Amino acid sequence: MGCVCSKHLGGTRTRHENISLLASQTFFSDAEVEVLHELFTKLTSCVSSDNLITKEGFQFILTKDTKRRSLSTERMFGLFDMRNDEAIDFGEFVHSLNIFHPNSTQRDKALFAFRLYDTRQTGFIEPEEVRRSSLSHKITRTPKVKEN
Ligand SMILES: [Ca+2]
Repeated sequence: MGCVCSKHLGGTRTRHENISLLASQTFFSDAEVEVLHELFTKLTSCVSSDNLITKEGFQFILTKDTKRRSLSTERMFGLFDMRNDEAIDFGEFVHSLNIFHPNSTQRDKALFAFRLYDTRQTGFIEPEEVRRSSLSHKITRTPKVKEN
């Protein structure tokens, strides 16, 4: 599904052109990209003033806690931050969510999941990576409260 071409919704293209470009590069329609833009704007307004999501902001969005470090959250951030510039822009956000689209192939979903566990990026999921990921999930999982 192509590369991430637009760092921000701005620059030389109009907002509509950027929305249409992202829609053409993903399985999302123009209307769905518009909705994702509204969501992204709401998320970034909570954590930054520059329409970018930093690692700390991403951590806060997912866990409501900026102090607790989570291996799975950090790894997920690394996968969303496709340019490795320590921030997630709107284009990266849309392209990353495209992996979870129903029309995304099982192969792409499996590759994303593999990269999530291949924390050392060796091309193999090693026992230590599984152990660390399992511990991370165990630590970050909150117990469910039984409602009456
Ligand atoms: Ca980035």
